[in-house]
Amino acid sequence: MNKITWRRSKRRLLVVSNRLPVSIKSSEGRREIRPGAGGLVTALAPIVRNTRGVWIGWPGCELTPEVLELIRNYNIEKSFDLQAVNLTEEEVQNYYLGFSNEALWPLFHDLLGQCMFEGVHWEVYKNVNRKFAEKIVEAVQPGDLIWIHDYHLILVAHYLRQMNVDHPLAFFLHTPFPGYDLLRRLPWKDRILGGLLDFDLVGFQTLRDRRNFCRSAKELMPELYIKAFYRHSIVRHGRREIKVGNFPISIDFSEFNDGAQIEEVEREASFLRNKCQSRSLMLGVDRLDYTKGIPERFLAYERALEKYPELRGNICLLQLAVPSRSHLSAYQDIRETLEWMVGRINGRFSEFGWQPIQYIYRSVSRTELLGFYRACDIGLLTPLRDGMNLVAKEFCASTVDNNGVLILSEFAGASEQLAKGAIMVNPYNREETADAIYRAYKMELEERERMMTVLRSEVKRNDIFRWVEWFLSSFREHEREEAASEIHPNNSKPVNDRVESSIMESIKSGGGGSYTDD
Ligand code: GDG
Repeated sequence: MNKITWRRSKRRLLVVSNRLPVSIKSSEGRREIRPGAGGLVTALAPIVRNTRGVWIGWPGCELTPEVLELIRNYNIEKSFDLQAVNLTEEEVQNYYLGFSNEALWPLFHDLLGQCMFEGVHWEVYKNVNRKFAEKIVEAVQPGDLIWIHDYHLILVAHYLRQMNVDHPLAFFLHTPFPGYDLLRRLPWKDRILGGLLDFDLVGFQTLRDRRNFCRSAKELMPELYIKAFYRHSIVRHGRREIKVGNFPISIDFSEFNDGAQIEEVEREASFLRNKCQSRSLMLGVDRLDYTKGIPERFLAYERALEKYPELRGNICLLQLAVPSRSHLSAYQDIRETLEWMVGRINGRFSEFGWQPIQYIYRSVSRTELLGFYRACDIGLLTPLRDGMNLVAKEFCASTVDNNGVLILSEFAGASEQLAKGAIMVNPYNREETADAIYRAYKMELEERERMMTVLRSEVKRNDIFRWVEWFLSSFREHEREEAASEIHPNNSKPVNDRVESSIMESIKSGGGGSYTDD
């Protein structure tokens, strides 16, 4: 169901992301194309379709005539316009696995020790970003809004500007943005920061990310004039003004809330509860990624079993680790570490009929996933750093009886919104996380219900549809302001005045407060 009415205009939306919103898989020797899952696709696909827009991305496999044909048929069948960017094997190695996932990904998650900075990766990253820009130039029409997603495509605006595209360009970063002390280690930091400043609107997940970006920009380019409003900052770069905001991404609340109540899911949940035979079931769901803090989680759980013997036989951790980026050695290493840890902890504590960890290394269907959410009464999500962490929100939306506790890392973007109803932990603090597990286990129903109600109403109020509408209206608002100052350059208010009035507006509307980046 399309819950967003893109009311204000009929302008086409061009969405650009590394991957197309479909998955192409081989089954019995034949390739199949299926719509992608996930909140972002659910929220954006109808807008792209209804505005007769385009979604540009890499199909995730070689663009053979067979794959092209699949995409063509999919477009006809679904009245969609997917346009595929072809990447060679070498481009996948250097741009995707190399620069995106061995340099930017760990750097943006504060994990400098995992970073590999290779000149050849950078060269290919630039070339692929140019390739995406060329594809956009082929597809774009006058008046289109262009929205580019994530760390793989930071330089696209730079190349579009070189190609004389003067359309409004927006960017959203799904990962965190690091502080300047970390960013400055990147040999190409000024190109990455400059690339972001070629957009008109840059969106981050949290206020912290927005501040990190503004402070880094100011450190690298002291000539920039940056002013912070309550809801966004304005960076004046030469004659241009770039709007920088924080827009915490979310999920389709109803999909999880309603889905969790269907019979098949209830059956799945009872099956799991019967299998695990524990009073309390605790859940971890993550892509298998070193940023998700899974080893730290296992060690904290082990400590809890050691410190609180009452937990033994009464609690079980169900850990779903979804295979991801398995061509990279860091991901192979973490997989081995986890398998070894599960064996050790289970060997140490298991009793006949009870095992402390159930570890599953594969992806599951949406129904099974909902079954996990329904069956478990504790969500244990301990990323070392995470842009948002949608699993935390999905767990809350699926806990329809309010009988659940969320233990959440303070380094997940979601903590900015969910701290009030969750038990917050520092995943590096094993003792604190172990105590949090015990506290969640012992928590009375009344307190569980009170905290879960807070969490669920937050996720319900700020769902993915609100996020899209908020981002796009912020984009259009900025465009209008820019156009107004171009038409009446002498009338354009100095930035300072606008700071004042914007703060006043946010105070009047109940926003309150402001901060400055400089
Ligand atoms: C990036 C940022 C940010 C997981 N396993 C299965 C499955 N999933 C789905 C979950 C959830 C999604 O994958 C994971 O989202 P996260 O937000 O937790 O993490 P990342 O994949 O790292 O996403 C992150 C996000 O972008 C959005 O901006 O929040 O910080 O790193 O939706 O449900 N779905 C199914 N089977 C599985 O086995 N069906």
